[in-house]
Amino acid sequence: MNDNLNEFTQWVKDLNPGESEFLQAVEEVAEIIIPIIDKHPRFKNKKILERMIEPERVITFRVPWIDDQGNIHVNRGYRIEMNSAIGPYKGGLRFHPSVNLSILKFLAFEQVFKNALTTLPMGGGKGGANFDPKGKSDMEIMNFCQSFMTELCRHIGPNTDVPAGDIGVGGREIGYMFGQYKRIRNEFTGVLTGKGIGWGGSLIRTEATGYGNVYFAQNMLELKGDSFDNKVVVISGSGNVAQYSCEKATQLGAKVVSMSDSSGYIYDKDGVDSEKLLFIMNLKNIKRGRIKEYADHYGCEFHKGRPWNVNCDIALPCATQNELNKTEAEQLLANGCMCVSEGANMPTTPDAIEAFLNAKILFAPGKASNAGGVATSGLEMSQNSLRINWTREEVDMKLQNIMKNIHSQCVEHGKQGDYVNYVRGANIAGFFKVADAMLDQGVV
Ligand code: NDP
Ligand code: 2IT
Repeated sequence: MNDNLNEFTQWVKDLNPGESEFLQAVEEVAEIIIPIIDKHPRFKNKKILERMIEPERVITFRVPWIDDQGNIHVNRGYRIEMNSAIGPYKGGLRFHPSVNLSILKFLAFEQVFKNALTTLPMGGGKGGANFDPKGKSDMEIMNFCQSFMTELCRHIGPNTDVPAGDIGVGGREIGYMFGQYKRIRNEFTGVLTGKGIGWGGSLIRTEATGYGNVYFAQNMLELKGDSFDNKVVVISGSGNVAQYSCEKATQLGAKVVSMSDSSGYIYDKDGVDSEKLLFIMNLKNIKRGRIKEYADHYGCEFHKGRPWNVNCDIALPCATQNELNKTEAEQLLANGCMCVSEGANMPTTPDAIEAFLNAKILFAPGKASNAGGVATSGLEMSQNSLRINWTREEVDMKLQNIMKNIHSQCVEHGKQGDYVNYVRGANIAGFFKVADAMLDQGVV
């Protein structure tokens, strides 16, 4: 068994040199799935995992744009069309200077499993550019988004590939990209999700990833007869996912004492209440400032680095990949943390995951716990196709049911005695759905 795994991971490594994040995501899946393939004769000799790790298509392109001073810049744009076995490619676009092929392939690979778990008909994809939105004017952002979409628009469509937001891509960027798509293709369609409410967007999509993350953690806690009530919560990040994780956790009776950005974290022992969260939303979404300004404004502590040494019951990593390592996991455990639910994609390093699983605390992998965002994107696609709009309550109820369903799938496939290994559960449940669809459709 181990031989098979070693051989497989070595083969993936040789095939994709230097793609460390992609290899990390594949290794986690392979370790769990290779024994499953061996146990189920229908998957034998079908090269299912080998096919799953090879994107159906990788598109890279030049994105030239002009800044406010008239200087010309060139960035690299990407779209990874990973797997379309159960629906059109679906997944976000990331604009961040660190974006490269490895990061987007890991995100696209994770997305395939995540989208399968939502129960909605969506394949997996991811894209973006190594563009840094920090410090850019609205005009520069628009120029960039228009140039990016001028090329991307040939490759996507409402039944082909439906991008959305991710790090550095929110409502403003989706608006500029939608405008450019419509202008070039002369089509008003649901080609992107996360659209404005007045032009095809879904209520709750903005909130959905953070809310869904907390709903998932709530399901895990309930299974143990526990809840968010009176829990102390630490959140990394202060962007979209972090903000709405904070809002929902607070609504459920918890106290969020820390949030962060790439320069450091705030520690507010009184908790980030709804009024203070509005300050953060204004700071991050409109002024586009730094989280330190929160500490200056409210007179609380600000520290450089990551927030994992702050005492908490529940940790919600909501910033980026590999932002919680083994030492930090041990620190969280030593401080009594009993639940970690990933809002970000792959924020916890493999040895930190191992530490959480060994300690048998509640641990939710992002492909399960942050699936509420893409699930609500799926609901946006349905509303666009039907040309109707569901109410806030309707979408929120559907989101809660989807998160409950994902939780049940994880329990079904991840139960190990009286402990639920949600990593195992999520990977197996996602794999079955995609792999069986691939078997049905032949060697394509
Ligand atoms: P945003 O751009 O809104 O916010 C990102 C936050 O993370 C910011 O606070 C940012 O700080 C911080 N951050 C980003 N990169 C780094 C880094 N390298 N080191 C430290 N901090 C960093 O993104 P989202 O909230 O949308 O995304 C956050 C995570 O959630 C990502 O992993 C994304 O893939 C995942 N996700 C997002 C979904 C969505 O619907 N948006 C759905 C599912 C998952 P700073 O401002 O200083 O850069
Ligand atoms: O990682 C993710 O699931 C997202 N960035 C959201 C993707 C989507 O299509 O809504």
